[in-house]
Parts: sequence; structure tokens; C-alpha cells
Amino acid sequence: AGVHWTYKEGSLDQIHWPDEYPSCGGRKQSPIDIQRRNVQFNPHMLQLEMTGYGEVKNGNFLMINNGHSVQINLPSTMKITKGLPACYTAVQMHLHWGGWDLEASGAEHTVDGIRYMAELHVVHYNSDKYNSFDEAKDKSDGLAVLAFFYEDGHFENTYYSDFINNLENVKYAGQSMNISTLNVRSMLPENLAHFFRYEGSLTTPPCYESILWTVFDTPITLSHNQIRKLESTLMDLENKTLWNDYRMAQPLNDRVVESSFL
Ligand code: SG4
Ligand code: ZN
Repeated sequence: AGVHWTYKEGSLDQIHWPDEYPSCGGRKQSPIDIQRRNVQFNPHMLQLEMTGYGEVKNGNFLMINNGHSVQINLPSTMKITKGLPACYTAVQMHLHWGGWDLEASGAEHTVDGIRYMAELHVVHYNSDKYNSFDEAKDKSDGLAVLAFFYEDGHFENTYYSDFINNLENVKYAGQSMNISTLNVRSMLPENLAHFFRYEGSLTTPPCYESILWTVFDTPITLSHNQIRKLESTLMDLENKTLWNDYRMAQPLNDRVVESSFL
């Protein structure tokens, strides 16, 4: 105990994560740079089928600033029922973003070296095989994460208005609030047909190599102001602006990235 891991500053920045967390130096780490010309089209990969992703009212969803990200805990009624090797139950979603007075972009995965503004991760565990996220998180077939890119555009994305406004209420690390209405489907791109798939890891310590990644090609558009608010509202564990919470691309090694489209 003592030093906490960070992205860029201090003695336990991302270069040094493997010193404390051996998995972070593994051969199946995330994120990666997705190179379109090296991706393998797999016509057998089916579009995902989800249940419970639509509007949920009178819920009690915790939105948390954990000092590394902002996270919303999801109801276990949200599931992926088809398109993956098993049934997966949602646990939480969180974002990674950049900083408005530094390099603005802060997505974790890059595509042909290009970094999008930000990235959403919807985390699920294999509920066919495991009883909880905690049990599944370090198993090679334990987790599935859906990743979505954000780009900036001219118009406010009204499906994100509540989320962006709520950031103010969880400004400081450790703060949380309850959300009663949530519609995750509306926060995703309409087109979910085009995606990449590969085997990787948690992008933060302890970097367990337990995630089957699905990275969608179609980005979500937020307005410039919405992205700015995301990048400048929250504070980290040291009470500094929480930004640039992304890990650099990791070596692909002997892995193959598949795509659902040509
Ligand atoms: C974010 O920091 C989440 O808030 C973490 O969730 C999450 O850790 C971490 O990202 C890594 O997840 O999809 N980017 S990722 O690989 O899910 C875990 C919590 O801290 C263990 C609960
Ligand atoms: Zn993440």
C-alpha cells in the first residue's frame, strides 16, 4: 500500500504498472491500436442481442467518481444474450477522456493510430459460468466489454444531458449520487452492426487478461461543450482535474483482431 497508480504522474504511472501489477506486463493487454488493414473479417460473428438496455424507471443506479473515471452501476437485468460465447450480465459503465488544454483526445483504443475524443466501456461478466463480477474478473473467459468511441459535433446529444449535468454532483473523488432513470440504449450509436473483436485485458491495474473486447466502429456524437464538460468537471484522488485517464496502446503480440464487416 502507499502509492496509488496513476496514468501519467508520480512513481506508479502507466509505464510502471507492471512493477506492482504483473499482469500489466502480459502479452494480451488492452487497449490496442486497431489497424484496419490487418483486421480479419469473420462472417460468423453475429450482431449482439441485448435485453434490458432500454429505459428503466424508478431505479436506483449509483453514479460514482472513483478518482479514475466516472462510473454508473448497471442493473443485472441488462444482459447480452446472443453474439458472444456465453450470456453476459452488465455490471457498470464508465468513460475515458482527454483534457481540453492538453492533447484533447482521450479514447483508449485507437484506429489506424487515430485517437477519438473519448471512449465508453460497458462492462459485463460471464453469468453462464460465474456468479458475480468479482468471481469472473480474473478468469480468461470472465468478462466482456463493449467499447464505443465519442466524436465531437455541433449538436447537443440530448440523451447525454442528464449524465453531463450530473457530473457536477460527483465532482470529487469518492462522491456518488443516485440516478433513477436510465436508458443505456439511447446513449449508444444507432448502428451496432460494425464492430471489432479481440481478446485483451482490463485497461487499469490489475490488468487481468479476462476481457473479450467488442469495439464498435460507429462513434457516438456529443457536442463540443458536452465533451468539454466531461473533460473539465471531475477531480481525481489528489484533487486535480481528472483528465487524460487513458492507457496507451499495448503490443498486439500474436493476437488477431476480427471484424464483423468488410
Ligand atoms: C475504470 O476505472 C472503472 O471505473 C473501473 O471499475 C474498471 O475496473 C477500470 O476502468 C478498468 O475497466 O473496462 N477500462 S476497463 O478495462 O472494472 C474494473 C471499477 O473500479 C475492475 C469498479
Ligand atoms: Zn474502461
